[in-house]
Amino acid sequence: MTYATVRLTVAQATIRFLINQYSERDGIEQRFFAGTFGIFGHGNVAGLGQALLQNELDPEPDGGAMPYYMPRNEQGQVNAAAAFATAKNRLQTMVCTSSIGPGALNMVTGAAVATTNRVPVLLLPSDQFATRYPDPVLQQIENPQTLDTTVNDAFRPVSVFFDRINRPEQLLPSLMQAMRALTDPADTGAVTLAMPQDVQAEAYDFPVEAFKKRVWHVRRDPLEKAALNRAVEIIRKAKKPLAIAGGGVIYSEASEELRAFATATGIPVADTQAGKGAINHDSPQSVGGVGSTGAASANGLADEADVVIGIGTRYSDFTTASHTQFKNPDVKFVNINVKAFDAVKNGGEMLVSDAREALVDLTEALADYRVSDEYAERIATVKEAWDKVVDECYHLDHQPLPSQLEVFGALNEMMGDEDVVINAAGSMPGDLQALWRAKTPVQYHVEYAFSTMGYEIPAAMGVKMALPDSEVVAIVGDGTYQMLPMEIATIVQERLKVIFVLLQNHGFASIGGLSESRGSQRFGTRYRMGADNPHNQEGDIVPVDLAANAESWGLNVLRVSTIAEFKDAYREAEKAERATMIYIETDLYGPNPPSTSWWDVPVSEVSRIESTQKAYEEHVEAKKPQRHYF
Ligand SMILES: Cc1ncc(C[n+]2csc(CCOP(=O)(O)OP(=O)(O)O)c2C)c(N)n1
Ligand SMILES: [Mg+2]
Repeated sequence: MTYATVRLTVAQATIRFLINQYSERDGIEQRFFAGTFGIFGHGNVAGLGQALLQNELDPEPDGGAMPYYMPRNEQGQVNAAAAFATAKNRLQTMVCTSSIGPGALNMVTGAAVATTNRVPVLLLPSDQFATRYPDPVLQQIENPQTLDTTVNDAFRPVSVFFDRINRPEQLLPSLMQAMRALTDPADTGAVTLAMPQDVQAEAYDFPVEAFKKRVWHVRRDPLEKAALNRAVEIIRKAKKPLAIAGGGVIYSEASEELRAFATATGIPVADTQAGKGAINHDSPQSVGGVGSTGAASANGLADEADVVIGIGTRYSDFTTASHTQFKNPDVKFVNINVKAFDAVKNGGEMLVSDAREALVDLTEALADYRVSDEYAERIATVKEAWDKVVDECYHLDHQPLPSQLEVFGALNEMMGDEDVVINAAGSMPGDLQALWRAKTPVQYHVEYAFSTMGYEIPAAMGVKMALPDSEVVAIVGDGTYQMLPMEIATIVQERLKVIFVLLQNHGFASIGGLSESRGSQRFGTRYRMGADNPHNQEGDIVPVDLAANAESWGLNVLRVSTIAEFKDAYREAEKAERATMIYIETDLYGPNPPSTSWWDVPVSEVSRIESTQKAYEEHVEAKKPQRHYF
């Protein structure tokens, strides 16, 4: 067998291969990997590091350049990559490389962010020597039970594809499987190729052909005719149908088709955290967020719905209010999803299909269907009522400290349609889910599958890299800030002009409120200290100046106290040429938007504490409507 070969190290071959992979959907083709984030250690400095250097010095033999960026924390780089891929609707992503041991394990949480949110990231953690000569190498965990596990096996449960490249011959088939998973709309998530440090540097005669440009066509699975007919039969009989738009609608770029479906049928559309903006808030059919942190409008309709049409949703417990939201005893589900795993949930009629394809077919097949006038009127009434609540929350004039709801109101009114608001954890996602008026599918970026504290700052970097013309605004809680601030340094280094809004409430508004409602008295949720006892949560504020800290990372920081000042600062931040943080103190104790639903968080069944006993009784009561749907 003779074919042209090229002698490359495994690391060089990996980079050359990745440069030449493209994605295509709807005729739009792009390089699949926009660049590589990497933090070097002995595991990758001379392998993947050398390959990236060689490419930077002379990209031509590789068929192009692989831009390299130097983040500060491995978890941060994966969060940034996941945010980038989300903003690119999964058609493009980043590569992340790390050294072995701690560097590798720092990426595990980020891998789970990508996998739970169903967005592609390629992780190349280095691994201990395949030859095992120097064992135990620095940072190797030794398992006396077997020599063939390493810390990287921790990636298995959080990756959609995992492999370890122990020999050069294994590389290309594995890279092909990696690409298959990354570009598959149903299977995508974190892909991990563990790269033993010796193998990275080992040379091999790779077939030249393997490095030619390859285009991965991202499928739009059509809807099977029989499944369409079954769905139409169910929807036609529906008196009170409700559609739920999940992230799949946005990933599929199906907003226009969703709007057409809703307009033609009159079916109201609620949204999930990942799906907010799939339908513009001012559409007459848009009824707001559904579930635990949803709007009274959507939740009222969800309570009564006889047919729920889930589109691209994975039905998290927040969407179903821990299986208490859909109270109609005869409720039926019709689920459109690229992934059969999601379509089967709640005993749904399974429409395994791309969201856009299914919406077009359904709109056509339901041409003679329209909700009753009575239902249409009810939709308009609940929508109008919730709109008033939102207006009130946006303009509370809460004293003495502003409420974060007013901050969100100010942002919502000032941000442009193509600007992006980012959040992931704390009390903010719930408030945003209830109140944010999303005008476009790009505007709302809330990572609420893994709800990872520390996502927001690196995500701002990833989103700004993906959408350089948008104003990117990350809302950062003080708890989140203290967990992962360091990518600010990368943002400053890369001259990425993003805006941070730091909500300083000296603790966990979210978990504090949750704790109180479940009888645990806000235990361990306030950054407060007593004069004699540093754990006294009723004491003084811990004297840590996060604004000064942010300044020391290189941010332009604007300290404000009132909403009027906040608005001025936002205008200034928009005009600023460098990354800016607006720092504002807000009230730890709310208020929150009126709650219209429930979330299942278990309460201790026996206790010596009266507040816990009372909360347990309430919990037993609240659990009663909980049910499975079949
Ligand atoms: C990495 C991680 N650890 C723990 C949690 C659990 N958790 C959710 S919200 C929260 C507190 C967030 O505090 P902050 O950022 O100040 O937001 P606030 O609750 O004050 O709005 C915690 C600890 C989490 N979501 N992520
Ligand atoms: Mg806080």
